[in-house]
Amino acid sequence: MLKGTLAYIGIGANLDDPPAQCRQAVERLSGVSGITLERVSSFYRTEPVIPESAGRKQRGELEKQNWFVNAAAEIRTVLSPRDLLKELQHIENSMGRIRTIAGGPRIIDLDLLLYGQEIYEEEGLTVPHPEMHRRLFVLEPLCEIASYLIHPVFGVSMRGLKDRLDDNKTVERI
Ligand code: PH2
Ligand code: MG
Ligand code: MG
Repeated sequence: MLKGTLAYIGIGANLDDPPAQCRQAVERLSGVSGITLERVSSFYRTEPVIPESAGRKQRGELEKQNWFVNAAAEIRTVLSPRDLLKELQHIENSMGRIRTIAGGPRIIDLDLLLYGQEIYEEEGLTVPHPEMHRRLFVLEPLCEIASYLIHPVFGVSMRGLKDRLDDNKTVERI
């Protein structure tokens, strides 16, 4: 058996030059010791999704933000989920990510979507990503590289989740 766990990373950006930043993030990810890049999806141009937690005033601001570029990557890693998360945050910070409001514009966003079939609900670490099954901008790229993957909480494949999804936001392959 190959060593390590297959994990899936959601990639997103909507400031400056989103495709270049997504490429840069993939490059940095592949350079981390303990991570092997296995697959990367196409890039997608996606309409912004506004988190349900956003207040009315914030919502107005968030609706005006640029469309995103989103993608998904499959990696094999010997890092623990915590250490993997730290590496993702390190890449975000080193690329100049500044945290403003939740769901707001960003230079780069790297989300840990799935880590093998494991389930974690800890402070700052929720895996599978709690919103992934509701978002076409996550499921569309993920289905391109691993449609057969089973969501460990729902026991449904990525393809199954996507087919059941009621997200009418535009997601188009670039
Ligand atoms: N990320 C968000 C909120 N909304 N919308 C799109 N289209 N793509 C994203 O990556 C995205 C979003 C918070 O992480
Ligand atoms: Mg995100
Ligand atoms: Mg994030």
